[in-house]
Amino acid sequence: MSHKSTDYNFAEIEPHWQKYWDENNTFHAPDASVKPKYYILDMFPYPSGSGLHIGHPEGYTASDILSRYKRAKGFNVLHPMGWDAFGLPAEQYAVQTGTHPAVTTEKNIQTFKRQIKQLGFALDWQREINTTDPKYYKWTQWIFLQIFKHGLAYVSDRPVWWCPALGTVLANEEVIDGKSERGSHPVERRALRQWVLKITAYAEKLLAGLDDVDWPDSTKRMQRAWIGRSEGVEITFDIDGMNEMLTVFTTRPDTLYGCTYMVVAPEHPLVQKLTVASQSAMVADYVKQAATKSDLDRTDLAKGKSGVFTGSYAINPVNGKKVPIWVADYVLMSYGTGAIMAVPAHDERDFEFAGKFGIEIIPVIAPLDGKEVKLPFCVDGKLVNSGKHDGLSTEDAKRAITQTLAEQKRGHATVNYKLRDWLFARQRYWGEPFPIVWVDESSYRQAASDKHSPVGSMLPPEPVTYKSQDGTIRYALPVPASELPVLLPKTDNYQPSGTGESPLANITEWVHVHFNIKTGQTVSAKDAKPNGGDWVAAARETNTMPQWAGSCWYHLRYIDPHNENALIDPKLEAYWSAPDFYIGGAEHAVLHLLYARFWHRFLFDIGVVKTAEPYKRLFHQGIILGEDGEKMSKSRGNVVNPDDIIREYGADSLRLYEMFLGPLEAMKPWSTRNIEGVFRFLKKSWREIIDQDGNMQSRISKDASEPAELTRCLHETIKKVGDDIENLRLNTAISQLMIFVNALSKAESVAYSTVRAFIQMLSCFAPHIGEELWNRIGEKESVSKADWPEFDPEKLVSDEAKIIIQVNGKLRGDITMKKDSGQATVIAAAKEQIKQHLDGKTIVKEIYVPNKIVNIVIK
Ligand code: ANZ
Repeated sequence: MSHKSTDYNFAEIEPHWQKYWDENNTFHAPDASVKPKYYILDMFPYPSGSGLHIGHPEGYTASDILSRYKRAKGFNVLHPMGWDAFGLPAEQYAVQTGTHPAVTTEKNIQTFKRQIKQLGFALDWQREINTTDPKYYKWTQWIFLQIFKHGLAYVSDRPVWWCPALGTVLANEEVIDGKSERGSHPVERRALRQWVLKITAYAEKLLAGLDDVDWPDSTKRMQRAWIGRSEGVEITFDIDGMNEMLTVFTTRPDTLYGCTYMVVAPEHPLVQKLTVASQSAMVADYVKQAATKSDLDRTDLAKGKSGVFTGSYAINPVNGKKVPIWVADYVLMSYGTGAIMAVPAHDERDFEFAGKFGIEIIPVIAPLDGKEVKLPFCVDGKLVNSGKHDGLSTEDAKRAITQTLAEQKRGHATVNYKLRDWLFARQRYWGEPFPIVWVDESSYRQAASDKHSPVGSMLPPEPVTYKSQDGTIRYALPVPASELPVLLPKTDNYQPSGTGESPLANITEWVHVHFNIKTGQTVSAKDAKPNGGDWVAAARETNTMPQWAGSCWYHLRYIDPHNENALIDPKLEAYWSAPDFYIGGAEHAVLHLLYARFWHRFLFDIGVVKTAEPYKRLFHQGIILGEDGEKMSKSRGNVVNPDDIIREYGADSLRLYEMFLGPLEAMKPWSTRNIEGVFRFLKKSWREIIDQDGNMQSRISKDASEPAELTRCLHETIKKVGDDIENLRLNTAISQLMIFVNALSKAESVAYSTVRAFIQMLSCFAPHIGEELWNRIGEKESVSKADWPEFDPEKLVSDEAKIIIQVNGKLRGDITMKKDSGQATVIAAAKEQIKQHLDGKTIVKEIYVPNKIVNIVIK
């Protein structure tokens, strides 16, 4: 062997074993196996230009340890890696430099891959995926096509951030305090044509599914809050002197008698009608201003309330009272009915608003304990000032008032969700093109007339249409599966189109096509129209899909990454799906997980997958902070680069250190100084096993009899490390390995099997040194092929006892003896141990509690 340092030389060992694993495909997960499967999934990285940061190896090391352990426990482990590679930075870089995003992305992937390989993860690289690869996004498009066919996609104008100076739409993260991040130009809300997915149709399923998964409670809570199921009542108010009605949504019908004003959202369709002439200039002005604010700004409790009176009044159905109708932006058009009955005595926002505008406040709920009411009083109580309903509890009053309203045909119980339909379009270049073309009505009818053609069979129950500014209505037709992928066209112009459309709109020879309404084939419009009556004029969809799309289903593609004929082979899906363990940052606790659950559930409903939920067990690793305890960031200059640590200490030390920092789920600061500790531990582990010539120490041998204490420690270690890995308590597992090495250092002779078992455990955490030691003690195959050592429960119990020695009941020392040694032997040894306390004294009595205490009574 060429590499044969005598000392622990990570710089020599690590590349050697990485090459070995690569060349031998050591961690390939075969599809055909009699073993049970175990599928471990990492949230795949976005390959950014700055390379791997120190947070990546935290989750990846944890999942790697679990994967190595599960493999040793007899599972066929699937642990893959890939790239979530569409996204904004590559496009911005392209705009600035003209470098194609595919080039930048490829380069970044190479960097990430090199860095990840340097960390020695047991990954199956034959299953590598890349969301920007047409072979991958063909299937992203295919899923969209199914969603389209099932009537779960539609097109509508939705507000986005628009920057007039840059002539482009901006993503939320490109807008900072109402200015563009680039150039600091003012931005405004502008409605643009968008694709929207009906995730709201899945609200109940997405809620129910949370009951069946093993996820952190906080994450489940956040998902539930995001879906925001809310039970309430819709109540209809007449409008004084007008033949109009206003319907509100409320969760507190019990407070109806306390309603002293109403609010409609600035976008409410009745705003104009409700506004009297004398108020119209003010209202129009207010509506215009509200249009520049985001929903988040408008509903921020900390921001002051604003509004204007319309001049109209509504009539409270329970008591006939006239209440003024206001326009205010704290009411959103997108929730409930876009209008509320305001009850300032019992709602915080209404209380603040009424105070500011001098509106009447009538308490109608009193505390149950009879204490004086302090307003706003926002919890349950009993009704006052509420006519015949006085005295009822909140709960009973909700029921009674809802019933009264229902009898008058003035109200009915209903459920609302905070969840909005998913805005599934970006006006960007670097994303998946939609498999959609736009045609006129007669072309659509022609396509719809043949339900069996590739195009006709993929039409939704109702046509998806869009009415443009000039009044023409366009119809969306699918590009069918046989014509996928719709390739992202090459271009040299990544500049935004200036109209709010994506740069794809600039590529006219791609956009305008002859489209075959049966087969879905396309020919550029600049070429001659092919013969036959099935060819129509069409324009391609120029929006692209958001970055979420590729990460919504990647857990499925790893299972069957090279399948060109199907998203996934049902047999492979049945064996591998779904991931048993999923690890990634808590920043994905809401959106990514919700979107991926939605798509997976949809694929379940249409029979593509057999599990309703994609991720059975979920774990969030904690954020690693900078040495200063602050979030690592370039501007703070507290960023630690994994490459530097690997160069100085090796990947094994980096891995061990990140796991030893503290509980995996905890947020914890980095400390370069402390990395020395785990580095010393690895050097010590090496020295305890390898002699000065670089061979296994002579005190280790197959027939050596080792101290019972060492055997016991080994069995304890096997048990604890196994339990800890199962529960992701990786820091305490490492502590136990350290305890073991201390015990090892005290033993003069050591059984080969003991050292072998230790190396195996160590190799889960520090795989390079693990393989090297394994090799040097004479094992032939990779350590990753060996079965996990068994512990013997009987060996966990020591055959020695620590006996406490007392003199006249006072603790004077202790002694360790073989269990169940005779009384005389123990007492004699104990007396010898503490003889200075007995000198010159008369022993009156000697008491022995077997294996526990010797008490000597003296005079
Ligand atoms: C009267 C009332 C009295 C209300 C009271 C609350 C307390 P959740 O739980 O979020 O569903 N609301 C309804 N639609 C709204 C909209 N589009 N924009 C802003 N606020 C809206 O909350 C429902 C409550 O939020 C509703 O019940 C309504 O105010 C308000 F003591 O109606 B409530």
